[in-house]
Amino acid sequence: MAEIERNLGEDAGAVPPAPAQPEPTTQPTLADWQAAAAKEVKGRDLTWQTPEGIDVKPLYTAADVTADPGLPGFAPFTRGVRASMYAGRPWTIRQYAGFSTAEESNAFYRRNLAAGQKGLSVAFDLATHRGYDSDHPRVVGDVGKAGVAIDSVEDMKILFDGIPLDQMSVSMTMNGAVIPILAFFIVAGEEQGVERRLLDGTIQNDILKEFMVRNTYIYPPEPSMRIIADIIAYTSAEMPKFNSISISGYHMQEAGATQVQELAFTIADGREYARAAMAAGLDIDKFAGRLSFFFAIGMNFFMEVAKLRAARVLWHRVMTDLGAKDERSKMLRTHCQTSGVSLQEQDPYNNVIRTTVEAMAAMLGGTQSLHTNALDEAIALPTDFSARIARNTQIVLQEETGMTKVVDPLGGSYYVEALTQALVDQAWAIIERVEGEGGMAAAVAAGWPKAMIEEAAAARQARVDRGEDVIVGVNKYRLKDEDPIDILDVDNHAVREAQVARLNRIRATRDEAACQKALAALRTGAAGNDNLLALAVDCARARASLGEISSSMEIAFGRYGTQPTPVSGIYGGAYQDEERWARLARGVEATERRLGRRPRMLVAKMGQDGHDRGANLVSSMFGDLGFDIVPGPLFQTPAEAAALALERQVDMVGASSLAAGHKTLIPELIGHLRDAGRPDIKVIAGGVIPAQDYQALRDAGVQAIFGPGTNLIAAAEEVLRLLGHNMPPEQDAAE
Ligand code: MLC
Ligand code: 5AD
Repeated sequence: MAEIERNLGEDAGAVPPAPAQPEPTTQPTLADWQAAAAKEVKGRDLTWQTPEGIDVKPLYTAADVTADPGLPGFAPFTRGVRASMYAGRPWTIRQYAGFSTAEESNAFYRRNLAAGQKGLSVAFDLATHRGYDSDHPRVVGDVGKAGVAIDSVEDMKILFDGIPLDQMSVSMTMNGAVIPILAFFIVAGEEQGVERRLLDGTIQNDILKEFMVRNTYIYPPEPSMRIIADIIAYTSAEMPKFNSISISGYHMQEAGATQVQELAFTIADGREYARAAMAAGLDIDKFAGRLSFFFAIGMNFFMEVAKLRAARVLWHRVMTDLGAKDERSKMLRTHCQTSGVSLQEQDPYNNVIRTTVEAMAAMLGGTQSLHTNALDEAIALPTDFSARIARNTQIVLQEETGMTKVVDPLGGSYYVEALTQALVDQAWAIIERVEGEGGMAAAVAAGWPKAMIEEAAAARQARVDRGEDVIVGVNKYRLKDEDPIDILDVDNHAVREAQVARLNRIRATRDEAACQKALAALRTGAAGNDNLLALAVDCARARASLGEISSSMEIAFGRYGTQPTPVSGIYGGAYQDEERWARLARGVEATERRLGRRPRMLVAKMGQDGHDRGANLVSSMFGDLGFDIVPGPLFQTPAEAAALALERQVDMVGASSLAAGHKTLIPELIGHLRDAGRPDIKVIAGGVIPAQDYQALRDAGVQAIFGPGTNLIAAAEEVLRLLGHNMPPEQDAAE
């Protein structure tokens, strides 16, 4: 103001003074604003209730800010963990990638690094995740599909060929087979001439969320928690630059969790891991500085910014409670990934816009590292083209916009500060509930966090299907015709052959006695208390394979499996008293009368694909409609799924595929049903299935295909038609 007055004063000689305006006697009050706004919208309530149950008002003022967020780089780190944040060093552009063989993925990494990517992030295939070598009969459809196939240290060395592991930070998303993978990484470094203490990177190593939502576990919860404590012990002693865990909320949001749920369960998971390490005798300040986090960033822009700020406040509180003294132990450092589920198959270039908005939320929330999804996310793994656009989204934000020049530029925004506090409070209430019920491992075993997330997912799907939550190009402004885009297709048979050949070579040339001795020591160690990672490093040096290392521990630990338990009443409840729903329910009743029992559907998950959000949604929706649903266990082979279909006498199998195994697994399932003399059992397919694959599936006998963006109500109509019920057109039914 003083500056303006001075300027006016200096100019006064040249420019005649403006005519005096009548001075307002008082400032408008909040009540004045409310009256003005109410008049504009004719009294309509402008409050927005978010899915987390937070009432977002149309206006925030200083009166809504209850806490001073402090300064960046200082506790509780609301405004960021570093004082200078991106003004000092921008976040790491770390694109998650991996497919096919180690050679192909290595070449992809090198191209990306040359084009401006800064850190690596390895995506492994599902066979590797679940502890199977590429030659295992259970993984025929999965090798090299959703990530890179890694069977031994030889593959790991090829993966990082020409990439010095003392200079490049490497994240590895591995949870189930975390012991062999980390051992391969350590030995690959060793054989590159890089000492362990110089290895820089992160291992995901977060098993609790696997039991909740991601499902790439191998062993039961108890030995799985021991593995985590062993890794924290080993890395905190031997690998001071390595982040021992990436405590992940990402997959919870992908599975349908609200931001509050994601926040609360992730922080509660972190507390559980810290406690497990302390229970193993470790000093909290020796390991806590290398615990890291990972969040999803979806389309609710300000909520996501506030979520990262709230996460830092909550972690500081939890670690202080646990007795940490070093400020670095209480500092929540995180990676973020833009939301995969927010991206769509329909009108896919819209995905570039969505990802840009999400990337901005991640940066304004103060992330340390970021992956931006590619525009073809809803259908396939990225191509060079789509990966380039995704990477450049971050490079443009960093290098063209000036947004990195100021630390926490949204700090002090009334809305963002109020939302941060609301998230802290709401998440804390859930964290306290977890604490009251014995901690996160106990809560996961009891199953309520997963059920809570599935309920939120069903409610979201109903809002989308009803058009209440808008998705441009899907439930609004949908195009009549769309041209398919070029996508990456991995020939998994070729990858499998190459992997099996290398495995055979390794087994033929290694010192078999030394290898068996190392594996025997691991078996003994698993039955006892020795550090599993240290023992696995010996196995890796002796050229033991991933499957051999995993199964050596499985002897002591066993392999874990769960039965899905779909939620009920949420999706159907959203349609209560609606004619569309009643009409479908009548169709189900008519089918029931004709069959003499309720129509029965097996919802099958085949291969190592653990993404069960879609399958659970379908199960709960059709269950609400009156179907008799047989929720198939995860990880079945086509033969097992067919046997279950026959045993339970189903009318239909709905195969859900999200990890690209459909072209191999679904035709095999149909073959087994035919061989058993039951070609009448109808097979439908749903999930991430590119339009390019539709014809091949139809030729194999698939009767209906439901890709991403399917409206479940429309899908149910189609299913009833397939079961022989002639759905009357909607207008007639209403009469
Ligand atoms: C940073 N540094 C600074 C600074 N900013 N120094 C001075 N001034 C500044 N302004 C320093 C840091 O302290 C650190 O050093 C170094 O620079 C690197 O910065 P960082 O901020 O720690 O970044 P980074 O190395 O990238 O580590 C980020 C991380 C880590 C801590 C979050 O855990 C990570 O990279 N995570 C990635 C996880 C990931 O990619 N997951 C993919 C999941 S995909 P020092 O010495 O202090 O360390 C998935 C999908 C699926 O899961 O399959 O389901
Ligand atoms: N390469 C690149 N991105 C991948 N994702 C999963 N696997 C890969 C891969 N091999 C991404 C997708 C998915 C999320 C879990 O990670 O965005 O939604």
